[in-house]
Amino acid sequence: MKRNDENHRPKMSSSVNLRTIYAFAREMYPKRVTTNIQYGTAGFRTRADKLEYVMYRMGLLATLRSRLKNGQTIGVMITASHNPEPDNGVKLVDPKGEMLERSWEQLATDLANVSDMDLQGEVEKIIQTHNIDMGSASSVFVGMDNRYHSPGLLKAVSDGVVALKGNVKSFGIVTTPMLHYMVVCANTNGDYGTPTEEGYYQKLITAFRALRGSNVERGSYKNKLLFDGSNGVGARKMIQFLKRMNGELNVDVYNQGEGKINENCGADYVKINQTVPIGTPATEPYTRCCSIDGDADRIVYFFTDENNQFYLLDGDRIATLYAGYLMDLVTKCGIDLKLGIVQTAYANGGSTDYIEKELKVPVACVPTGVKHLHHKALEYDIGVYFEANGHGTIVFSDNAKQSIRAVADNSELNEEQVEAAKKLLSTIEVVNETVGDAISDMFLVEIILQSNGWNVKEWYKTYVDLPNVQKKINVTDRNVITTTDAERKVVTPEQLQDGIDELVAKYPRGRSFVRPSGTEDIVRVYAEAASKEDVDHLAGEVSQLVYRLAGGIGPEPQLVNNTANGLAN
Ligand code: NG1
Ligand code: ZN
Repeated sequence: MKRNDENHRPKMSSSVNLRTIYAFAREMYPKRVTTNIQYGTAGFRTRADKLEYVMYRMGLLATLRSRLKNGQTIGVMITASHNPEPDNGVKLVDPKGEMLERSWEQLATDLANVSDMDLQGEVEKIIQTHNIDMGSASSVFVGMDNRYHSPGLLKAVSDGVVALKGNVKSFGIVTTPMLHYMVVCANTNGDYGTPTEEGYYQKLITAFRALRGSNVERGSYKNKLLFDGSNGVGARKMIQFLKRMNGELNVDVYNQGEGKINENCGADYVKINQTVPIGTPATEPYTRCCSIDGDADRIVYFFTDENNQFYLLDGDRIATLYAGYLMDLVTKCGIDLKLGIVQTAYANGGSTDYIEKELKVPVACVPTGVKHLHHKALEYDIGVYFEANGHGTIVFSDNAKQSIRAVADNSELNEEQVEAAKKLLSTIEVVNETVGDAISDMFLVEIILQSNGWNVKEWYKTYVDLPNVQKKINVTDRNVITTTDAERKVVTPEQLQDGIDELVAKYPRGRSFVRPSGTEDIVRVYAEAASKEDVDHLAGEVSQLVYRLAGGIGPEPQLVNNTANGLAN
């Protein structure tokens, strides 16, 4: 490793003795893992027992980034989201509450993979390349989910910060969106809210109350919600919310921690298996239910009918519900604001049709990963973004906020206009603009359903989902598959896209795409078509094609003869 010569020493690096980095690493967080890991769409994620050294190093990196950003707060969240209990992970939060900037993902990967001996040199390299003033102030906020191994990992992150003489503040057990909220509050000097747990609860509850009014039941809307907490941190926080509310929202929280995190429950389980999570209390048909994931940044709704048939209301449904509500308020307000919806290729074709033809709102498609959605949504005055799996939120431009406020404050305008503007202001407050937030998203869904006087049936019938299937294919190297056009078309291996096109053409309303997963060592296949039988067949055929052309391993995928839901893996 090349050392800096005296003339090129980074500014004031002497104020921090970088040798402690190695000492700490060797004594407390030695790297015994030899395989490399990669900072992907969800940061680092793997078995918890392989992560201590990574956490320590992310503490170092977060401190460096904070100093580079003139002492603004950087967040570090310890969670493996919807993964099983033995896994854990870490993701960094940038000053505006966004996911870590792409170029730093590579630095994170490199820093995680160097040997203990080369760690100090790697840190010096980052300091020098970015001309980081090591004598300057820094601030790192750390939070964790409720996995039993999270506290040990949190300590490792904190020690990383301390090794560089940085400032670290731990929020203990918080949801991912709470940590994003804290970071933004700190970096806006409290403009976004108070950077405490209580501040978060009060901000959302105040806005919820303002929108909900005193009349909790309206039309077909009933004040009763079953809430599957996935045995994660979101369940605890939901209970904290309820303690501070006066029954304006009647929520029955289950999977509060009595079982393993995400095991047979949670948003991912419900979405992928299209079934009711474990522990769901027996209730009347059409009772509104929702499931969040292990770190509470995703949410889906569901219900069953009198024949116990399951119905899913996923991220696409939430996005369209939001867009309809916002459009109505913006129109009443009488201001010209550009509203748009951002989806990924996983959005159901039924939802995209509905947005374009019924709602008549512009819709954009971007590659998988929240950062892509968030980034695109910022191009609109009001950008609604959701992944079909239930991760999403709304972002409002400064222009939108200012013009809405101007209407709300103008007593010369008619009452309906001012009222609509006030509702929009409260909507902005109830939304966690920093990142998808299952609890904040749930509050807004409840507000809109109540405002429309809708039950789940009425929400469900706004459009018809096309039957769809997702599959996972094992291949030797998933990166042989490269894509373009927001992942909707394959570039390599050659012939794969032509093959998919031929198969899709056989089925009415057929659509299929394949892409390497960013979080698992597999290739994902998505298919949709007009009938259940067709989509099962199409997904099976595309899976076989991927297996043959992209180096499939293990048993070859078989064509599904309509097993339950056609979800053969
Ligand atoms: P990958 O594994 O890259 O498909 C999954 C989800 C993403 C996103 C990330 C991060 C699907 C199909 N993919 O990514 O939407 O949520 O995890 O958690 O749901
Ligand atoms: Zn999550």
